[in-house]
Amino acid sequence: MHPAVSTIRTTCPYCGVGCGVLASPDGTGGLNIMGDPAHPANRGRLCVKGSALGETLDRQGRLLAPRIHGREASWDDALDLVAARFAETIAEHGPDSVAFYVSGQLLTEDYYAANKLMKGFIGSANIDTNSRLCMASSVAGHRRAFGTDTVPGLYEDLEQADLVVLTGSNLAWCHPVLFQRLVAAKEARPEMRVVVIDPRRTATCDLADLHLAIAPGADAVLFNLLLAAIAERGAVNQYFISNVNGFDATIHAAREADPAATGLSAEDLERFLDLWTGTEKVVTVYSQGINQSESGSDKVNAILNCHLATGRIGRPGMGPFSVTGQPNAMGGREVGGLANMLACHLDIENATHRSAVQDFWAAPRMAERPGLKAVDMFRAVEDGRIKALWIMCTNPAVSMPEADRVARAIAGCDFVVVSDMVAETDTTRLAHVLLPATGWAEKDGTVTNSERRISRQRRSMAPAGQARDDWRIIADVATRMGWGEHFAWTNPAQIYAEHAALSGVAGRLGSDFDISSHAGITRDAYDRLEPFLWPQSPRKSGGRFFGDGRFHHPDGKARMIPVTPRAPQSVSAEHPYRLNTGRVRDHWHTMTRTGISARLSRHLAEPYLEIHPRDAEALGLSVASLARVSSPEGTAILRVLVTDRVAPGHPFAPIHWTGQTAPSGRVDVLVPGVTDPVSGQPASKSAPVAIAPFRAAWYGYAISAGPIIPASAYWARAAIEGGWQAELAGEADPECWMDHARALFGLRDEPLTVHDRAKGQIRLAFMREGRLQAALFIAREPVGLSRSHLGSLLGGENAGDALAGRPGGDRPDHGALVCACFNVGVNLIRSTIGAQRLTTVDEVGAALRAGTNCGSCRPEIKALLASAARA
Ligand SMILES: Nc1nc2c(c(=O)[nH]1)N[C@H]1C(S)=C(S)[C@@H](COP(=O)(O)OP(=O)(O)OC[C@H]3O[C@@H](n4cnc5c(=O)[nH]c(N)nc54)[C@H](O)[C@@H]3O)O[C@H]1N2
Ligand SMILES: Nc1nc2c(c(=O)[nH]1)N[C@H]1C(S)=C(S)[C@@H](COP(=O)(O)OP(=O)(O)OC[C@H]3O[C@@H](n4cnc5c(=O)[nH]c(N)nc54)[C@H](O)[C@@H]3O)O[C@H]1N2
Ligand code: SF4
Ligand SMILES: [Mo]
Repeated sequence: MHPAVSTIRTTCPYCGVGCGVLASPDGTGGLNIMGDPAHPANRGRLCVKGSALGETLDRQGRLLAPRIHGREASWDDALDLVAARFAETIAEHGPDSVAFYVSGQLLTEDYYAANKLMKGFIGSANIDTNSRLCMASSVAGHRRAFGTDTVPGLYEDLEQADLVVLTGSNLAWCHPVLFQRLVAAKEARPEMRVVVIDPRRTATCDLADLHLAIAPGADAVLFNLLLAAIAERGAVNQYFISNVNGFDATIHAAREADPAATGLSAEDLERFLDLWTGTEKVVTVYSQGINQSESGSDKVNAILNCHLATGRIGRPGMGPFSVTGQPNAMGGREVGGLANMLACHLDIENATHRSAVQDFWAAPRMAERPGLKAVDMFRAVEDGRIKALWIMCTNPAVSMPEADRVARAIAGCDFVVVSDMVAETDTTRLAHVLLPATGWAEKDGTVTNSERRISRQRRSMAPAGQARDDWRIIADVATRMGWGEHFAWTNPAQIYAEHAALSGVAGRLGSDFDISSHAGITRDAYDRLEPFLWPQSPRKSGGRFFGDGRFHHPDGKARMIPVTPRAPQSVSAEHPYRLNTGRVRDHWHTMTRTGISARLSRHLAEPYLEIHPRDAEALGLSVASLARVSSPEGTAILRVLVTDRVAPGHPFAPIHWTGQTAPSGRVDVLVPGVTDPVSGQPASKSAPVAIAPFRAAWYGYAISAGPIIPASAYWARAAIEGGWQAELAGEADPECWMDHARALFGLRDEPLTVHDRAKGQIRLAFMREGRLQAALFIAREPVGLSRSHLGSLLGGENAGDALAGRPGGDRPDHGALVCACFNVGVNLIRSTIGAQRLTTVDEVGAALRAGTNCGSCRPEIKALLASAARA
């Protein structure tokens, strides 16, 4: 297929792989989406979330106009109010009485504007970002080791390596296109080895030659053991370490490591040490299983130490590789969006750096010390030190640890502004002023992916309603605060050019981030900008860092950091389980966008708890029942998924559900605000919790063509084709099921009802003009009906089918969705594997098309093949 003439080349707004996207108008107001074959990150591939972008553009639910105290207002009134309240607060209580909490999903231009306003004009560094929850430990680790926050390598290093180690990374689900590149590389060179280190057996493990189910939190022990082995087995690169400080002390600390603490067998451990020490071309990829820990920075440095000792860094096929989560996590770090950073990778605690930036900005009042990091920032909101707060492009009432406490803190703040593209989120609910931001297809600017590649996001649709770009909103407020001439941009190209010019100043001060070749960029050239790797300066353009042994510390050397491993917060008799949290394949964070797509909601439509069979038995938790999970911070109710993918004592729950989709499924209400003392990053992967059965008096399942408004103790709502579904449960029966159902669906009609008193089952169906409008199924046990079949009855004429609740003979139940691209369910794959005696993923693809597009589901198909082979 050839892209249409009107096709826009842009970039996916989800993960840090940063895939190029071709968007072309579909003629009905939407967009057709394809992978951009010319983009170096993905060469035409997209994962299922990227492919489904066209399904998430619906304007329903968008915030279309500013609101003040819930009432629609003009832009002028809203901006005047924001500027006045911030100015008054600063005048009365000083610059540190206000704060911005921003996001790695802002574009670089937006981010630059926010950082400039706070650090140079308001004169405080109280700007922090959700990257604190995400990349802060990597940033701290990089800065300690290299002197700057530099990702040394490139994606192609994963393809060129002979050994790829993935630790704390579920790459198959979280960076699917990069994972597919790795899969292809391993297929082409089967001698390549892949090791996955994760307490959980994830989809990523299907590619692994070796899966190390490490004891939670023990990565620093493992990498210390590796460093000691590197020293003992003569794998140290003597030439390279003449450029590295701290070698002896670091080796000394590493030799203390106790293999037993890893929880790994001596054999597995030995195999890992052999592979790593014996392979020159090794890449160690790491992500949130490393970063989100109370000793995340030390874990990062334990990994970097091994690459520094061996000199395996910054050369083809070698290096540590921190994969970034958000589309512009890197851009945010470049502009200095973290409270302890300055623009262009400069250091806020360095007076020379501060005055250089101040001069460049002609800034009246530079921040002189680091500001509050996310967890501390919300504590300062709670105790009234922060009196005015502006949240942009993030949903902290859901995603912060101690989420209930954070929500209460925001609710109690004197003045809260939220910029979002969506009207109803758990955070927008708490705002005094709501500012409508343009969404992905409407925005124009740049993002930087995990390998330092800067790509354009280009506008392909008109803004929804009165939505405005984030940079413009920030500049409008800055102007009203009296700094108009410094924020007088009329388009993002001007901001980009300013940032590039500032990076030249930074480069001369020794910063790695220098794109000063673009300082004079014209709007035209900006619009035509091809994806490129930074730096781009007269001194260096693109490529890798550190292969030459030159680093950014004042003496030009790297530092190895001695690491004494610390165990995660210990569990107790009251909270004996350690809860791990993370992501699912088809949803993005708090689901404000992916939740709109029925296709993306079919893979996993409900919050759940993966728990080991032994724990489930001990707790009396049966399959598909509900569990009440509690910590000192809060309580959640989650669907029980019994599986030996997780280890006993270490259950897992995904992070995506919210007050809009499943209020009792918000896992961050359980996570304590425990942070890494170096990076301030919360330990989101190890909350001590207690688990008990949720004693449901009834379970329910509902479908409706219209909205569903549940009120029961447990509910989880998801989009389905042509409407909505909800899983429900309650602790006591309502007085009248008919009234309950009417309230649930907002309908007044008389439903058709089947009541099986012996079984305790009740079924109610609402018909409108002969077609099924809504139905509710109640049982004393978890409702064991085919969801996909019932969903397919909506709008149909056969109420009897619905009330019978079983698939018609002509419509077999395809089961839970595996391949979201071609709509292939688990039952169909299982039966086809059996009937056609299929043995490979490609054969399944040939038979059903499953797995042949984005490839995200190939690990699951492989698992189904394996279980069929075992049966
Ligand atoms: N589908 C999807 N993709 C996404 C996102 C999304 O929301 N949905 N979000 C994006 C963002 S912002 C981010 S930051 C990335 C995150 O990408 P990842 O970090 O890959 O994802 P997570 O699921 O958070 O966690 C990764 C793994 O760490 C493991 N882990 C937990 N504790 C430990 C430990 O002590 N040691 C080790 N070695 N592993 C441990 C978990 O079991 C989990 O499998 O994903 C990005 N991509
Ligand atoms: N327990 C636990 N907690 C975690 C994690 C974990 O692994 N475990 N992971 C953490 C990590 S790594 C991350 S990155 C965070 C993510 O957490 P959040 O950042 O809170 O999650 P999102 O849903 O991505 O929130 C983005 C918000 O911005 C809005 N938005 C989208 N585009 C735009 C735009 O262009 N402009 C504006 N103004 N708004 C926009 C969306 O509608 C949405 O409300 O969660 C963190 N929390
Ligand atoms: S891997 Fe998927 S989510 Fe990530 S950038 Fe590419 S298409 Fe988007
Ligand atoms: Mo993230």
